[in-house]
Amino acid sequence: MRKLSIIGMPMDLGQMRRGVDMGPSAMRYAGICENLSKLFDAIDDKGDIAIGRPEVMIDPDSNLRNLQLVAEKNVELAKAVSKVVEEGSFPLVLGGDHSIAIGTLAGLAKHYKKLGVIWFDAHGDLNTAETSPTGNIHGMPLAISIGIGHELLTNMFGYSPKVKPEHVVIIGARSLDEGERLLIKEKGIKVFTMHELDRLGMTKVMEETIAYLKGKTDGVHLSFDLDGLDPSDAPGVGTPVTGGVSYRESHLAMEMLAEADIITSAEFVEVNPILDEKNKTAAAAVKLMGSLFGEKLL
Ligand code: B3U
Ligand code: MN
Ligand code: MN
Repeated sequence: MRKLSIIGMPMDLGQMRRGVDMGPSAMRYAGICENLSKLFDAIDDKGDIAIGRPEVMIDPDSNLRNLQLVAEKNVELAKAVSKVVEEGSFPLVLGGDHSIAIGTLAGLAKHYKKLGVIWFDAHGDLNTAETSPTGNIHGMPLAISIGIGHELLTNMFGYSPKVKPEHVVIIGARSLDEGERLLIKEKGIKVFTMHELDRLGMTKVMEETIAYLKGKTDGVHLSFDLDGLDPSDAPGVGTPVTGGVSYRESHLAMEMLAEADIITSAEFVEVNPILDEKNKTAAAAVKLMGSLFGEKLL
């Protein structure tokens, strides 16, 4: 029996633009359950994790915005994700800003000792408090998950890292900070920037990604930041970067993942309906989920 469990994570504390907390509602409104119902035997929407709305705060000791609450709420998410895996269901997390990947990956890491991660994003999300230009935790979750960053975040459940750098593939990068570039080199992280996407094409990039992760991982999580798409296809994101992956290329990527049958969990993040055009970005996310889960025209 193929079962999907949806967890909404309306977190906007990992950055400064309000509205991304409405991402889960926007994606549900765009018809997740209706669109995916043919692809699963059962869909269980677990609702949203309650976040609360305190004042935006920078931790004076660490240069991390909303550190305590981001950490606390990610523990809750991790537990919810872990429970879904225990139930034998596919976890689909709806963001929220990308800081929620800290919790998603922590929850998954309990079950997958060699977890692979495909990080679809315009950014590297490999900053630390020292290298971050903003103090926004949504620019740090990948660094945290490979064990680099504030202890409160890296050491969730008493161990670190959750993911090995050699099990990570970043796709769609076109905005990297200096510290992120250094970390990519130092850790040897596999990155397909827009340059490689243009030179090789999405087909080759996905073939290489799948070959790279298959065999050495025991599960693969797709962390899909909608700002990886070109802003003309996904305008409803907090930090759009021009020259991104097209709607068509991104669908091809999802279809190839469906064919390869390697994805064991997913999250779609950074949908901000306040900045969107008639829910276009949320609708794109829902269509991409369809392709990821095996929807075919014929
Ligand atoms: N690298 C910048 C900008 C950024 C990262 N992720 C998003 N924006 N969405 C930072 O703040 O770390
Ligand atoms: Mn991101
Ligand atoms: Mn991004």
